[in-house]
Amino acid sequence: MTSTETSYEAADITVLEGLEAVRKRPGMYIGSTGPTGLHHLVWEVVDNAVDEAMAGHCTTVDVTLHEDGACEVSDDGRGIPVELHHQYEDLTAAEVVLTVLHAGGKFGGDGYKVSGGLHGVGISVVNALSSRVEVEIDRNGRRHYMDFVDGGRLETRLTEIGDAPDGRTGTTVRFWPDGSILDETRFRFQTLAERFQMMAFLNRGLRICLNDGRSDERHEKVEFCYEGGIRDFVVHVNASKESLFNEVGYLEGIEDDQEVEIAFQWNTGFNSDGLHSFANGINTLEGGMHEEGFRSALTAVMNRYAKKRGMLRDQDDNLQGEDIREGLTAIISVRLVEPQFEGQTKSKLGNVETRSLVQRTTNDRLADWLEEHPSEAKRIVQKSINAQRARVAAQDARRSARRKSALDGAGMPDKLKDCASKDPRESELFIVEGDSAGGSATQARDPHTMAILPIRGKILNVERARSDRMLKNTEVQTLIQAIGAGFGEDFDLERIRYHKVILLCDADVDGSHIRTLLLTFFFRQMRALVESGHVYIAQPPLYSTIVGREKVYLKDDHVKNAFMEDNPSHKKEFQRLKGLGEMDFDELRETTMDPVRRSLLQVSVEMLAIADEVFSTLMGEDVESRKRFIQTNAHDVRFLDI
Ligand code: 0RA
Repeated sequence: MTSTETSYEAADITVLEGLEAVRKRPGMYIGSTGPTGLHHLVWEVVDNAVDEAMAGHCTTVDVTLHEDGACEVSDDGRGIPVELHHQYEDLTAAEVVLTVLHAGGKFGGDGYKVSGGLHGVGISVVNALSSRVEVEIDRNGRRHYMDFVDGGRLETRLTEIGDAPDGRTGTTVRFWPDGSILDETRFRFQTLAERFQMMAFLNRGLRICLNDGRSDERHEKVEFCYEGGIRDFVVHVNASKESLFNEVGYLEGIEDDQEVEIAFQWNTGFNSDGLHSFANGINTLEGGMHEEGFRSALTAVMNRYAKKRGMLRDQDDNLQGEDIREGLTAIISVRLVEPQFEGQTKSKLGNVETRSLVQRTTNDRLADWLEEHPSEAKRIVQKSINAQRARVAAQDARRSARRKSALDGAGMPDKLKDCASKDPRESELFIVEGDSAGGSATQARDPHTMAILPIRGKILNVERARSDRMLKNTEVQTLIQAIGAGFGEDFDLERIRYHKVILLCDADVDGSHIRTLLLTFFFRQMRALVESGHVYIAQPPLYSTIVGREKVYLKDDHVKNAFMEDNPSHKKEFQRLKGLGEMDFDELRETTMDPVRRSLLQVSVEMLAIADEVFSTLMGEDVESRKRFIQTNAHDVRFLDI
């Protein structure tokens, strides 16, 4: 045994311990053991090749899915270094890259300026999670080969197996995902193709081919290569849309250790989420600093331009970001040394310095672009102004629709015991004071035509309340909702749900107060309802007395006096009925609700003309005159009854 072999074995043990950790907790390295994790292995290998491309050393990546379950990724980069590694004296650099966690491409001094951020766990992870890995490296004019089995155990050490064809350089990695660790080992063509296309867009000029050699799959070979890079990406996204102009705009900004590229075009559509962003080739679905920088600068630049050109006057409202972004398709791609991925799905870029680069680039370069493209610029501004108008109009419409649905929408308040009939002409709404009276009324009613709405306590003092506060009052909201025709200026008599709105209140002082409040409300907010005679006051009897075995109800003093004249021998007591609660539901039906026997008082316009003064006096701010009014009229309950 040579000394090299001995120390290799020593290195081998520590190396395997590292990979063992990956096999124990694969989720920590590739997210999951499901399809997402499986495809993650491919991204890992392809990212390495793309890194080579970004460093300017690779033009083509060929991916092949083999019949035996292998995925082969072949690139024409520099090839993984084959020399002995400076830290692991007995291992070649290639062996280290495949077996040491995070060795990736970053070792050896000037590795990569910018490297695949999210996936950068290293190709050794792929090795750890594969039952077999074969690597071919063309470098220094020679072809090298090594292979691993069972999650990273080196089976064949790196050896030269011949000349590199035509002196080419490059790396081929073939791996068989380990079915004892992964739930899924079957690659999905579509998943791979979509991502490769995206990668090709983001890496201008890089050719990525996907070949399916599996006999049970029928996929044509696909090849993605875009000389225009993200400009072509924009054309692709806009392909099914009508573009506002042919030109695709392009902006670029470079700083010491970060760079940004932006491509954009507007289409005639109304979509305002056509902004897509990437950081180091990772789709930043949650946005982040690069998007922020672009959005704010875009809004500022467009407003400045529109004002300068007189398309927007000084007194006009500024265009909002969403107005400008309507119909915009834009790709932002940034590359930076230490991307910070944040957010729920780690797809939000957190680097503040990137915001300022993107903002500055957009501010300067977009302003230039607009100057150089006056006809395009004019169209963009015009479209934004149209979007602004549409937005304001939609806002107004929404606002009133929301108000309508909050106050008279389809959903009726729970408190309302609606009638079965949907014909307003035969429908009646009884507004009943108190829950218990509401219960009796519900039992007493004809459910086909009579709806019951119990109103609790004293509703808002409408006269003094400002309308916004008034509308917050739940009793008032319920009322508006039940009647279903809006309120105030929007009140629409055509939409009332009941042709009779009947106030059913106790015959006492509290009852008249509530009745007055309700009438005030109708008078102020639904005047047309009163004017056209839809509002009534139910008149529960004031007295009852027993005649023989029957209870007789007497509506008021007038009727009582007449009764006493007609029945001089009647010696029974007269009961003064104070509240609706004193009647059971049969009594309530017979005396107050039954259309044949009840007596309703229709509220008339003339009453209201007088009432207007009354209401103002009773409800107004003037406490002194209110007191006086109540004192002088307290004896005359009928006056308050109207
Ligand atoms: C380490 C250093 C260098 C390249 C690579 C790794 C490399 C890794 C992979 C994985 C798949 N394809 C790859 N191609 C290259 C830099 C080599 C140099 O400086 O010459």
